[in-house]
Amino acid sequence: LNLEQGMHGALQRNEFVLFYQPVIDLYESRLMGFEALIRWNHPEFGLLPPDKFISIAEDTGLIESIGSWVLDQAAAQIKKWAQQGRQDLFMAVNVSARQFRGNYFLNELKTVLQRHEILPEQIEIEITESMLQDFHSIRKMVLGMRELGVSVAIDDFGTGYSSLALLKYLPVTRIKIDRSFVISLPGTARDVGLFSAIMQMANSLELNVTAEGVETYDQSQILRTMGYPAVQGYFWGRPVAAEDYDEVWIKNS
Ligand code: G
Ligand code: G
Ligand code: MN
Ligand code: NA
Repeated sequence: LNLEQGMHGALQRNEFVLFYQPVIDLYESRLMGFEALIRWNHPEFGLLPPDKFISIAEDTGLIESIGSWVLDQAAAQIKKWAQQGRQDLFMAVNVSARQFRGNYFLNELKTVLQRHEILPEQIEIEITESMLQDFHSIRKMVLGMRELGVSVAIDDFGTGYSSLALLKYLPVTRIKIDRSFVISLPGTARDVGLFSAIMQMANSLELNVTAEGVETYDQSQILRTMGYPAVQGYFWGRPVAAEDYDEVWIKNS
C-alpha cells in the first residue's frame, strides 16, 4: 500500500475517525471511561487500523496535525458524554513521541481543556516505554501535564526494558498492563504471581492499574480476585464509533 501520499489530505477530507473502547470498573460494575483509538477510513483500502499508518504519520511529521485532531475530537466527545450526565468518565488519548517536540503540546492541552470546558482529570494521556529515548523532555511533559491536572498513563506496561526506571522518575497516575500478559491468565501460579506482585507495587506507589486485552470471563474473575479493578478488552467491549454508544447505556453503565 502506498499510504503516504493520501495521508497528506486525509485530515482535510475528514477520513480519520476515532473509535472508543470502554474501560470498566470490575468491582462497581461501572463504566469508568474510554480509550480513543484512531482509524483511517481510506477511500480505496477501507477502514485501516493504526498499526498500518501511525508509523508513517510519525516518520512524515503528519502525526503532529493528526495528533492535534485526535486530542480535540476526543475532548469534544468526552464533553458530549459529560453533558449526558457523566462528568465522571475519563478519556484516554494515545500520543506519539513526536507530539512532544517543541513546547506546543502543553499549551495545546490547556487550550483544548478550556475550549471544551472539561475537567483536566477527564483527560488521560497514554505514553509508552519506547518514548523513553528522549527521557528529559518526556519527564518535563509529564510534570507539565500533572501540573495541569491531566492524568498520565504508561501504556503497554511491562513490554519495555525500562518499566521500573519509568516508574521511578515519572510521576504518572496509571499503568496499563500489556495484553500479552493478560493473555496467559488464568495460567499458572507464576502468571498469577506476576500480576499480584505488580498490583502490590502499584498500591505502594499509589498508581492506578488497568489490565488490557481482557477477552474472557475467567480472565476478568481472576483479575478481580487479585485486586484489579479496571479492565479493558474485547470481553467488555470492542472499540467502536461514538454513534454506536446508546445515550441510555452511557447514562446507566
Ligand atoms: O486500535 P488498535 O489496537 O489497532 O491500536 C493499535 C495501536 O495504535 C495502539 O497501541 C495505540 O497506542 C496506537 N494508537 C491508536 N490510536 C492512536 C492515536 O490516536 N495516536 C497515536 N499516536 N497512536 C494511536
Ligand atoms: O497499545 P494500545 O493499548 O493503545 O492498543 C490498544 C489496542 O488493543 C487497540 O488496537 C485495540 O483494538 C486492541 N485491543 C483492545 N482490546 C483487545 C482485546 O481484548 N484483545 C485484543 N487482541 N486486542 C485488543
Ligand atoms: Mn493505548
Ligand atoms: Na497497550
